[in-house]
Amino acid sequence: RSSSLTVSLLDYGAGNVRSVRNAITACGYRVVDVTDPRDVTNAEVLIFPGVGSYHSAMETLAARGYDAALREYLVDDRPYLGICLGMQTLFDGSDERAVGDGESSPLPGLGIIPGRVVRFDEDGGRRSVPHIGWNGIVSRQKSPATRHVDGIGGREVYFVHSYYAPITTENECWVLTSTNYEGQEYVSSIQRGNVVATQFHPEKSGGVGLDFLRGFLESVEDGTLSRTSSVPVDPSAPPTQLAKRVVVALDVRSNDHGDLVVTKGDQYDVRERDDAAIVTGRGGVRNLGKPVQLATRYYDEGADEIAFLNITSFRGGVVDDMPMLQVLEESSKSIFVPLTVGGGIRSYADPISGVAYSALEVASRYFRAGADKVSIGSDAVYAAEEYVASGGGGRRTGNSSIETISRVYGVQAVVVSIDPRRVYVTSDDEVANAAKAGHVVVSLTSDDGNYGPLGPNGEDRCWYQCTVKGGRENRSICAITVARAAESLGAGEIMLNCIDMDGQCNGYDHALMNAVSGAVSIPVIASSGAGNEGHFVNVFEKTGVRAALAAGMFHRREVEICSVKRRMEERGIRARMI
Ligand code: 1PR
Repeated sequence: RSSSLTVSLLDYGAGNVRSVRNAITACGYRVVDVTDPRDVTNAEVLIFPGVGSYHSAMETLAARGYDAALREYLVDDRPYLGICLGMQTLFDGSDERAVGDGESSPLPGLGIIPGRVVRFDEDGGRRSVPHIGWNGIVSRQKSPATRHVDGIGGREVYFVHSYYAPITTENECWVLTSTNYEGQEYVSSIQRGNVVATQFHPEKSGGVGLDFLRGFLESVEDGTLSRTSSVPVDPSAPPTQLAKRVVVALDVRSNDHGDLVVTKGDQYDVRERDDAAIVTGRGGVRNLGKPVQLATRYYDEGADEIAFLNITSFRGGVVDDMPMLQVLEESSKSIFVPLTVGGGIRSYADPISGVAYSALEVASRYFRAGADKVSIGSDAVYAAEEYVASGGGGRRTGNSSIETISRVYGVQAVVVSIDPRRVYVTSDDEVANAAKAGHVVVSLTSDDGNYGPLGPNGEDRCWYQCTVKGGRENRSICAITVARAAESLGAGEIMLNCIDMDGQCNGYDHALMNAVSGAVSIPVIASSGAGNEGHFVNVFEKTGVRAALAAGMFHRREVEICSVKRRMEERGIRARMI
């Protein structure tokens, strides 16, 4: 379909709005960018995808003179869709502070909807903050034009936020849907007349999100959006639940002919061990397919998130790594769930031109190309070492890649990827030495015996040594220490690999997953070792992880994503069914 309606997109340059643009295009509508306050005033329909922090959103709106035009547009009840911060800024204000800046005064919002936006309470670890993943929505008001909502009641949509708008008697007349996060009910979307806004990301909520967006734009086009009716809503709807995420990782590298292929390590060794390798000693790089095709297939099959890991990026710079940027630009045209990219996210100087690039500049290229999150591996270990060396009390230098990127794009845009290997400790003085060096020794057995496997000689204790450069270099710091430092520096999630389990199809390392998810309040993504549906069920039932990632078993088509999710549902674990 191609429509005459033109959508004006208010992009203030701090976030990844490429995916919003792609989603509007996928719905058959034309998009133009707002570059001047008059473009707001003259818009047929305005979409404001607020990404990053409340602070940067409100500051930039004021700096560019958009806030007055936007307030007037909203008071005039013109067709509007706000997304995430694009909803939060409609309220009176927010308690959000810039990362690491506790003293700034709370920021005023546009003041269209009564109430303040506040931070989720971690509730003693019961609630990981930010709220990241797929949760349901419950209709609170109906109108014939809410076809953008009717079609998705009871389905999951994608949230990623640390702050929420509580429902109050003053603002409940605005509330279109509510959502429940571990006992906290809050506003997940609003509508009054032509003004609609969502806390969730329709552009990242797969087909359900596209249906919402298309329904909204069609209602604008046929003028039915603002009609309201008093059709009652079922107030006894059960509280929604955050689903556990199934993530697919595509380890990407250039093969010996320079093409970008999806490969998969066996304990991080990606070279084929076939007879050719025996003869030449160097097998070809395992080639499991083309990145964009494979990623699009996984999206169609119901992957909740896709992570591209550029595993040879530690060798050179990634700023001009055009193939990886092109993979993102291509993928974000047809994939409407969150895309994470990792590998080479760090500051670096180009060896030829000598031009220096900050980690923020490197990350910004990936965000502009369509990434929603960047994953930082080696550089996060170095940042953690510095953080601990600064007396561990956490003197923030403010310069680490984690801090500089999360300050601009928000903590939810920064994932820290940890590549630990087990170091077994058998005697008590080995335990004492490890502890003296600050390494947390973990027991591999637990009272209900559900922890990861014992060592090859029955060892029942180990510490997890972090590595850099894709497992090629050991560092004297443990995974729990790096995870805690990463959280303090502003990471929003931990992707937790394990070299011993990687590619073995023996299941995840539960001892590691429990040790880290018990040490931080940000969500942990289990990684390394999955080989069948049961491994996903086990790691969700027996550890505190919020997501589980696999690579090899999906690339080799041994297990389908939908059969993993069916098994999860059979065991009462909430999964997003497409
Ligand atoms: O250090 O910031 O440049 O980031 C490098 C990134 O690339 C890190 O996230 C690191 O984990 C990853 N990486 C580097 N070398 C390898 C390798 O395999 N040679 N990938 C590599 C490690 C992690 C997952 C893996 C899961 C699931 N792989 O992508 O696929 O462990 O595997 P499985 O389900 O098949 O067991 P930087």
